[in-house]
This record gives sequence, structure tokens and C-alpha cells, in this order.
Amino acid sequence: MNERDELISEALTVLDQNWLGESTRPAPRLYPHQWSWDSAFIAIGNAGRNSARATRELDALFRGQWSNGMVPHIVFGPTDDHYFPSASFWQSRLSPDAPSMDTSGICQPPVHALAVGAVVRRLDDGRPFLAGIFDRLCAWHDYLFEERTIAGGLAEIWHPWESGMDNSPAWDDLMANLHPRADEIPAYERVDTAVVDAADRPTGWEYDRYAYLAAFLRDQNYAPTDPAAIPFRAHDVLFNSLLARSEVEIAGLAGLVGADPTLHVDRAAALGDTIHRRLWDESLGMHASLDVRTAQRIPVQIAGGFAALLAAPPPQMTTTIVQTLSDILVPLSDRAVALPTVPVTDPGFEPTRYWRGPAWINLMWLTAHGLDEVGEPTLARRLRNGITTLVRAGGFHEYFDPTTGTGHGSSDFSWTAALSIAATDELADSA
Ligand code: 9WN
Repeated sequence: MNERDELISEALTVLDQNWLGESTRPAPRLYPHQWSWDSAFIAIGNAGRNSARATRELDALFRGQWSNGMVPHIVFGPTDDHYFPSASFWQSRLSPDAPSMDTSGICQPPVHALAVGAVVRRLDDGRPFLAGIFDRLCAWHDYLFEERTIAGGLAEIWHPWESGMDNSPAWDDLMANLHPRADEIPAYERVDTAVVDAADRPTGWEYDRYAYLAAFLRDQNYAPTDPAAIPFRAHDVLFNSLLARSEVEIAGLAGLVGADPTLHVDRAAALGDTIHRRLWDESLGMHASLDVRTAQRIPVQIAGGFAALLAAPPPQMTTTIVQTLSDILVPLSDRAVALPTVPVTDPGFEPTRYWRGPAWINLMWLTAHGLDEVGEPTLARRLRNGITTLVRAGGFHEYFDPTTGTGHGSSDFSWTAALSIAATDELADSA
């Protein structure tokens, strides 16, 4: 077996081991249920190898969709243990919108349309699958455009977990501005630090605030009546750029099910314009997320900001972004690079702590796609080579120290395996 086939076969074994029967857990012990954006990445990896499983994965996730359209960030399995916050913490059925199975009460970045598109393109006839999921996908986006777009034309996140990049330095000031009273922090017991090295995970101070914010939303049955009272509100670049790119994807799929693409084309264009107008930060040379409560952009260079490449930036902006990105990428060899979540030159860079420095395969993969879309295939290739280099040397870890290449967090991490398959196939296709 050549190196390429070997990597794919090992990645498929990880996905097999994490398969729960209807969906795939992100990791064996750390994340035992179904997570929203993980499942989208996992379906992308399975699309070309095990398309039946990819369709089941997405169907299972959308079975957890709320009647207001929200796709929850976790769909719980039957056993409510070994994870904090558990189903009994979230109590999703406090909301009349929640389905009969247990879910969390918040969401994650809208990458699902990209997964549906990837799966549909790999099926002999993708129309039956698409017909079953298309309206649900549109309802998810309607929720984001109607209930989460409150001011300024961008969708809001209400919890750092909704960004998918939980303890990113982008959220430091917003978190520091939360001043929960002791009785507003619910009692909880962490499970994560019993499974992986606590030094690689968010701190106790951060977890107190995660628990406080989740309980705040829960105590209003997940339907806060006064947006101004929500303690954490951000316009995240990654979240909104994925929404804009996903609208383009939906527009492309619409014809296959006889739907009208116009709304989606218009939404993608308007959202893209707003992202490039409101989130562009000339002094950083890239986009930055915005604190809705202060109406200020958050002046830090975060890898998620490069997702703006997926939202059709204008040419001059693109040139600047690509230059900034090139300066931040860390060489792994003469043809492979890693994308750290925070520049290694940043005083706050922590090489092994979660979203505060390590390289994450999903951000590298999304950035490679953004580069393809703005006509930078050579740099895209170096990023995909970076993905295969990191996993060959470090295994299918959750994240990697970009300065040494060592793997951290959970081993046998599903989206690392899935996107290694996708990157390997894309490298072969572009050779
Ligand atoms: C909270 C499952 C998830 C990912 C997130 C990642 C991490 C959860 C946690 O794991 O978050 O949702 O417990 O830390 O930050 O992006 O979806 O892999």
C-alpha cells in the first residue's frame, strides 16, 4: 500500500471506531455524542468513501433540528454521562421549539451546506437525499438570518462555544467583561480535564463563564426576549463567512430540487458585502470579529478570520489577506505549512492550548478552500500538504503544536481523520 492509501485507510479506521450507529462521535472519550460542525466535516470525509454513512450522519443531525430552524451544537446519545455540560444541564425541552431527543440549546458554525454539496456531488443520484434535507437546511439558514441577525446585517453568536473556537483570544475581552455573581455560576464538574491534559484545555475561569452563559440562555428557555441583555454577543468572521459561502452552495443545489436560488444568491452577496465592510481591519491586514455590545472590532489576528476568503473578498483585500496569511503560516517542510490559530509571534501564543495557538485541521482545510476560490492554488496545496504532514507525523490528533508538529488534545479525532481524507483526495485531483 502506498503512503496515500495507508493514510486514507487509517483515517477510515478512526471514523469506523467513532461511528455510533447513526452518527459519529468527534472523539472516543472526550466527546461521546454528536456535534454539529464536526458532523459536517465528518460527512465531507465520508462523502467519497462511504456516502451512505455521510447521508445518515447529516440526516441524524437534522433530526435534532429545532422547530425554529436551529441546528443544535450537540445531539445527545441515549446515555447522559461522561460529558459536561450534559443533557440534564441543558434541559433542551424547556424550549417549545426543541425536538423530543436531548440536545444542547446553542448552535455552531453553519458549514452544513458545504457538507450536503460534497455528498450530493459524490452520489450517483444525489437528488433523493437532497430532496429530504434541502428544506431543513434552508430553515437552519432562515433561523440565522431571522433570529440571529439582529443589527448590522451579520449573524450573532451568544456563547464562545457557538464559534467552535471556544477559548480563542478573540473572546478574552468579552469574557473579562462578564461579571457573574457567584450564585449565577451553576455548580458543575468538568470531565474534559480527566480525559486530556488540563494544560491543553480552557481554564477554570473560562469554564465558569461558559457555564454561566449557557445557564443564562437556559433560564430564558433559549428564547431571550431582550437581545441587549444577552451578556455575550459577537459577529464572528468565521461564522458569517461560512454562512455566506453556504448560501452560495444552497443556491447551486436549488436547481436540483426545483427550488428558486434567487434568495440565496442575494443573501450571499449582501452578507459578503457586510462582512467586508464591517469586519475588515486594515491595520491587521485581515478580517476581525466584532463585539456587538461595544460595537468595536476585536483587534487580534485569529486563524478563523481567513475564512473571509470564502466570502468573495474584493481583489485588493484578497491580496492583503494572502500576504498576511503567508506571514503567519509556519513552514513544516519546503512544501508544507501549518496555520496556527494565533500567530507564533503574538505574545499570547500558547503552542498547545486549544484555540490559543495550535494548528487545527478544519481551519487549515477551510483556508485551503478559500485560497482555491480566490485563485491561490499553490498556497492551498501547501496547506493541504501541511494537513497530511501533521497527521503522518503526529497521528489523528485534535490539534497540533505548529512549532513541533506534535499532536495534542484527543487522539483519534474524527474531523482530523475525515479532512485528511478530503485533503489527500484534493491533492491527488490537483496534481
Ligand atoms: C464544546 C467537538 C467540539 C468542537 C469544538 C471544540 C470542542 C466542546 C468542548 O469540541 O468544543 O462544544 O467541550 O470543548 O472547541 O469546535 O466542535 O469536537
